[in-house]
Amino acid sequence: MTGSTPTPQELLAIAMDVAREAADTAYRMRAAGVEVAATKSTITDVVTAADRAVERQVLDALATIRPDDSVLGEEYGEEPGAGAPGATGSGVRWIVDPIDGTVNYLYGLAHSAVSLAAEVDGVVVAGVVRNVFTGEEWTATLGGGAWRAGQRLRCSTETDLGQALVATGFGYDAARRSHQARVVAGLIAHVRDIRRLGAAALDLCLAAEGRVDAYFEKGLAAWDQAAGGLVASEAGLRVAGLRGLPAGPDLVIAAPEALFAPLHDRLDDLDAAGGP
Ligand code: LIP
Repeated sequence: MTGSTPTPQELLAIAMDVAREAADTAYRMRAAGVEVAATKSTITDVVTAADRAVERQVLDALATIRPDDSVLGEEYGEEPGAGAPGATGSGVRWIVDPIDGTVNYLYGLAHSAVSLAAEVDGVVVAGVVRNVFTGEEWTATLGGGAWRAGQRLRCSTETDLGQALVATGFGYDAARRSHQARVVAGLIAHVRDIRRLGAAALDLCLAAEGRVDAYFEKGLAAWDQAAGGLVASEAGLRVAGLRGLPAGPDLVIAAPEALFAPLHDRLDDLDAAGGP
């Protein structure tokens, strides 16, 4: 790579290679048997040895390929680039969730993924989400569209919220789950049905290709939504928060334009970004 900032396509090529090897490691470790290594925010917020091993593998690979880049990961946090302390580095930051859907992974439910995004000067420009179990892979570059299996992805064309299949998720804190359940209880009579699949990155990718019509969740970290969010927006979904805010920890809503406002307004009325 030259000194100049790589193109989104060049960053995507790196992300795909690194994510594929990471997913292979996660798959092999699952087959060998995994168990809870530790818990984090609550007793149900688990981490396995595979989460750590896969993230370490991604960090090592990126440090070899692009030593000056920084990395933000779910398990090891912010890792600065190799540049001199305080140096601005390359302007590229990678955002990695080594196993999104860790509880699914622990239980052997085939809905977990390696999620890896590249950010340039604070803007996500490339992302890949690879299902550890099925090998399905979603990719996107900013302005370059969203893709799976060589097909350009287009989101749902549903215009009636009452006909919409909506995916969502719940946090690890019991009080938050109770609040989120009240939101779902208030929404469920106004949509076709709800799906709780258990991995935000994959849920956003399923919404990107219309396998669900829309998705929302409170409490997501950057690593849960960076790559999947780009896939979703490049497939035509509006990805945002409430009342003009960007998608973030308070709330992520991903919906086709026609569904965004009605879903947004219902979620706003139900205080979906509120609670614990
Ligand atoms: C998970 C998210 C999911 C959410 C879970 C958890 P993790 O991430 O992908 O959408 O509902 O509570 O946050 O912990 O498996 O990386």
